[in-house]
Amino acid sequence: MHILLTGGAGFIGSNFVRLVLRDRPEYRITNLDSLTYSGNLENLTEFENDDRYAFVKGDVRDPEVLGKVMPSVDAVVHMAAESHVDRSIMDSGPFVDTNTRGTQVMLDVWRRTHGSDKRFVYVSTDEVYGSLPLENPEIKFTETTPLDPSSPYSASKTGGDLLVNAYHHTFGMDLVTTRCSNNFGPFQFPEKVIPLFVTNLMDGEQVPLYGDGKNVRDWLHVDDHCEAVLTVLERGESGEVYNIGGNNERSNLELTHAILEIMGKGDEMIRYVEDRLGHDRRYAIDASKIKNELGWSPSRSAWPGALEETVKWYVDNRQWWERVKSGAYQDYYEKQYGQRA
Ligand code: NAD
Ligand code: TDX
Repeated sequence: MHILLTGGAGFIGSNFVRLVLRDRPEYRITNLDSLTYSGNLENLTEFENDDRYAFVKGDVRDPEVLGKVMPSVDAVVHMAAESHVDRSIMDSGPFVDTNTRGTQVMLDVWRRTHGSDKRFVYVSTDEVYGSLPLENPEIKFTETTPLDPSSPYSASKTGGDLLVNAYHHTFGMDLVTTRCSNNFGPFQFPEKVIPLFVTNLMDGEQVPLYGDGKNVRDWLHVDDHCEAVLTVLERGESGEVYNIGGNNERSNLELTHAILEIMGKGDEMIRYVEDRLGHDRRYAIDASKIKNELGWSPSRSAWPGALEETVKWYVDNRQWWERVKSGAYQDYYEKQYGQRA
């Protein structure tokens, strides 16, 4: 199978390339990425001379480039996105443009190229369901939970999600959607909480914990997510949605204490800061559908071992994140948002 992957130079995309080319040596991947601040080809240097891998610098909103790459592939995994909630609060424009309109352009060109024959997986997020209360820990998101996004980021991802549903219904296209919880692992951009906190601590800086620190996220190792996306690509039912999660809920305070402990630091390194606007209280995924119907369950997310390994990766790869945390990223950020990060 020859896969067109969008957003492959980012965190999840680069781990997807690694996992697929390892576990499916007969597959090929063409990675289309416009290389925004979070796209980094350094994440994929090991594949530069691999015949099974090709990189195309291009934008998912550009029908011309899509018209050139889509005819020769068998399937799409669409995960290019503006992905950070705090940025969407500062400026939602690029989010709607890439996450919603970009998905519409992808779907249109895919339909024009292949009709309704070939598979297209849309990598959505659990954030499309909105927020759960802390008071009822037994309630989790299922695939039939109403969509109720509450940040500009999640609203823009929901736009893509609804278009996928509509294109399947209207044109009978072979479309499948995944909705995953928070990922952790190597190559994550250090604006997201785990790499931000680890790299701050390595530099002797405090970690900025939002609000009361009681917000809950369901943490899944990125390799488990990538394996689930591959499973859905290969065996998912057309038109279906699959939740993906680790059954691994932690409050931000618990997560912070776990990181501090692994790094041998104390509570004085926590700086409580003003809460994120509209901060979703709790995400929790019921992933029984993908488990029961497709036989997927997480195998690499066990806590605290998986977190320890991830912390170690950032400790061992200072060069990678130092470059990412400064330089090109800061320039892009300033151009886009009018200030340094
Ligand atoms: P990321 O920000 O690390 O990577 C996004 C990639 O998309 C980058 O390489 C960027 O250059 C590329 N990109 C952005 N706009 C583009 C455009 N217009 N055209 C082409 N390429 C473009 O994000 P990530 O954390 O790897 O997330 C990947 C996907 O997974 C996103 O769709 C996100 O919504 C979804 N997701 C992420 C998580 C998580 O915890 N990180 C959880 C669930 C779902
Ligand atoms: O400095 C921080 N301090 C803090 O307390 C940051 C950056 C975050 N937080 C909190 C906010 C959240 O409750 O940590 C939690 C996780 O924050 P993020 O890493 O920004 O992730 P989140 O907002 O939960 O969204 C992530 O998971 C779902 C991804 O960024 C999305 O792309 C994905 O769809």
